[in-house]
Parts: sequence; structure tokens; C-alpha cells
Amino acid sequence: MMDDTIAAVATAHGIGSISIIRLSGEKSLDIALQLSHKTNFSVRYASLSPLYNQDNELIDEAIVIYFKGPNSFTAEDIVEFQCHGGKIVAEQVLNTVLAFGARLAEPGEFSKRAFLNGRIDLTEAEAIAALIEAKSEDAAKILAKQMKGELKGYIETIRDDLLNILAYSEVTIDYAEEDLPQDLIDQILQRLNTLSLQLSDTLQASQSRAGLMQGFKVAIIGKPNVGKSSLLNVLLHYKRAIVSDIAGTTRDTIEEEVKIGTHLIRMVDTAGIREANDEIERIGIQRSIEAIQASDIVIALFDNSREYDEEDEKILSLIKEHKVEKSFIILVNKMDLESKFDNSKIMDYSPIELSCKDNARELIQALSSIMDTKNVSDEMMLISVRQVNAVKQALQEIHEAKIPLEEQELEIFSFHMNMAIKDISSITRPFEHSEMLDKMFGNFCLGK
Ligand SMILES: Nc1nc2c(ncn2[C@@H]2O[C@H](COP(=O)(O)OP(=O)(O)OP(=O)(O)O)[C@@H](O)[C@H]2O)c(=O)[nH]1
Ligand SMILES: [Mg+2]
Repeated sequence: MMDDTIAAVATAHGIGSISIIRLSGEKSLDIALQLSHKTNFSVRYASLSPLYNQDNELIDEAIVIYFKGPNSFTAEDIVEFQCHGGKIVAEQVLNTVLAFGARLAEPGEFSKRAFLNGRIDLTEAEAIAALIEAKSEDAAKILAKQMKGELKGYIETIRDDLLNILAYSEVTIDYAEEDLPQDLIDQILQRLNTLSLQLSDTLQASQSRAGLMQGFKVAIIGKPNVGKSSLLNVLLHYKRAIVSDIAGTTRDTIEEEVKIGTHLIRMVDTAGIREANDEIERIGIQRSIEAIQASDIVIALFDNSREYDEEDEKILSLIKEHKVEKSFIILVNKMDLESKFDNSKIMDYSPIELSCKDNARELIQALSSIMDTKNVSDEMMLISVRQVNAVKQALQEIHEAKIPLEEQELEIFSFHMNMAIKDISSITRPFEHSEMLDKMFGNFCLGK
């Protein structure tokens, strides 16, 4: 399959000033020569050239760049055609290279070849894919470093440590006539504990900053009529949600993407929470609770112009219930109206007072600072579920290796250590891989 020469349009579909068509594989240069009616292309040189289809009709004049393998992204011969933008030209060039013997690439197939040919490891491939979809400048910075091998280096150091511990104990096991001396066991245990701690820290840092990678999700909750939809509209700068003075206006969950500071976040407007007496309302309440569970940050609204009541009480109990695992921002809205609200109930949560009809400046600041503090530290972070699961499994194996070590069952100890090494290695370079690779690279963009 790697003998095939693959082709794809690498730029986004639609109108743009340039479209790039990419070829990778043995026949790349040949195909490019056929399209251009030329006899050669200099390596890594941008040549302006006409392109003709298989009927010798002119399609476009394009910049052609030839990267000779192994000095290319895939380590194979690559040719890139930079054509004039628009779907038609790109499709014609693509159809012609297919007619000349290339095959349409699968999504992610260029990156997969780069991996299979040893140009990049899996963490670098995942960073490339994620960088394309990065939701914030901070995420992009982390991913750019991973693309350059930062996570790979970290994982390889851990794997080396595990290998050293295993090698050390195995040498000793081979020479020991009797049981391993206790001080040696203690020493190995200590090294394993240090590694476990390091991995757990990385795992925790990654999970607490998951929003940074996937994009933060922010839910707006509050009793009916407090101004949740009004707030959403202010943040979006347009009237997305229907706003009215009738309680229960929003019945369905509304979700929109908005840029706050340097972050692209998803805002979720929910139906007001109240004791339900009709079926639709009850579904609405359920949705608010689900929205809280699915979000990273929750904005809870209270109404300055009304008295604190049972419905507010319900919101407060939800805040108490989830305050450990979610970040909350508490707002008292409608400050332009006469105050009837008893602030003392929510004083513990340092509420922000505002009138969201006017502006939401303070809220935007609070949101930004929550999102920004999630990445002040420079800890290593895992960026995919695949990586997180591998680390979890490795931690489990390390844990299970300790018990037989203490009991001098050294073969079982070695077994779990080997499993841990295998789990850690799978993050950068899995042992048996084809199915997993298909799944992973299948999520990539076409042409990447
Ligand atoms: N005076 C004043 N009125 C506001 C303010 N914010 C919202 N309102 C009004 O309050 C009413 C309810 O606003 P919505 O945004 O529909 O409230 P909601 O929380 O989405 O209500 P439900 O969807 O019914 O749960 C509307 O008439 C708004 O114009 C504010 O800051 N000051
Ligand atoms: Mg609403």
C-alpha cells in the first residue's frame, strides 16, 4: 500500500486565493512532469509552470515544488502544486494526477506515512492534528512544542527510567542466589514511587486543563427571567437567543461558539431552573443540570430586582454540589433596577454585580482569568484520550508491580514492569499498531 502515490487537496474547500494539491510517493515527480510538460523540477525550488490535463488542455499556471525523499514530510518524494484558488481548478488538477496514476489519499494518510517512515512519532502526529483545530493561542503554543518533540522527549525519559529499573532488578535477580536484599527492594520501590508521582501529576494537569485543548465549555444557569439569554446575546454581539419578560422563554439548550480573549469557547444558554409542573419545563431543568455536568465553567445568574427565592436556592444548591470540580462565576444581574435581592446569601462566592443589558466587561475579565490561570504552569500535558489512557494503564501496572516485588515474586514483578513499559511506549510508538493507527489517523484532515 505504501507503494501507491497518494494525492489530495490540502487546503480548505471553498474560495481562497490559493489551493494546494499534494502528491506523495514514488510516482510524484513523474506525474508532475506529465502535468507540466517539463523534463525536470529542481529540488525544493518554486517553479512557475503551466499545468495541463490528460487531454493536453491548459488547467492553470501554478507554483510547483518538488521535495525529494527522504527530505520531505512523509520521507517520500512529494510534489506540491500551488494553484489559483477555487474548487474547480483544484479538482481538475486532482483529477488529472489521479488519471496519471495517483490514488486519492485517505484522511491523515500523509501524516500516517510520515509516522510509518519514522519522520514523526505519534505524539508529534497528534500535535499536528490538534494544532489545526486549536481553540486558543495558549493551546497552539503547547501543541507547537509537542509537534517539535517535547512530549516525545518526556515520554522517552520515563520509558528509559522504567527500563533501567527493570534491567537493574533483572541483573540482580540473575545473580542472587536467595532473596533480594531488603535495601535493594526499598530502593526500587522508591524509584517506582517517584515515577508514579510524576506520571500522576502529568495526568492531573492534563485533565484539569482539558478545556484548554478541546475548547472551554461555559454554561449559563439561573432561574427563569434573570437574563441568561440576554447575557448570551451580549457575549455573542448579536441577538441569537429570544429574550422576553415571560419566564420560561428559553426551553431548549442553545449552544454557540464565541471568542473571549484568546480563547474560542462554547457558550451554553439553558432553560431557567424551577420547580417543574409541566413536562417540557422538566426536560428543560434536566438540560441545565446536564449542561453543568458537561461544562468546565458555570456562570450562575441572580436577579437584583427580585427577592431571593426557592428557585435561587436551587441554583445555590447546584453550585455547592459542583463547586469542587467546576469553576463558577456568580453574577447579580439587573443592577440598573431597584434592589430587592438579599446579597448575603451568595456573599461567599464573591459575586460580580452588573447589568448585562449594558455590558459584560467584568464577566469577560473573570472568564479570561479563569481560562488563563489553567495554563500558567509549564507542566507537560497529554492532549488525547489515547495518551491519557496509556498513562492510566501504565500507572496501574506500576502499582501492581510493587506488591510482588515486596513479596519476592520477581517474575510477576517483571511481567508488570514490562506491561508498564509497553503502555508508555505506545504513546510514542506502539508495538502492534495497524488498527489503532487507522483509527487515529482517520480523524485527521484530508490532505494532512
Ligand atoms: N433592566 C434590565 N433588564 C434586563 C437585564 N437583563 C435582562 N433583562 C430583561 O429581563 C427579561 C428576561 O431576560 P431573558 O434574557 O429572556 O432571561 P432568561 O434568563 O433567558 O429567561 P428564561 O429563558 O425564561 O429562563 C427580558 O425582558 C430582558 O430584557 C438587565 O440587566 N437590566
Ligand atoms: Mg432564556
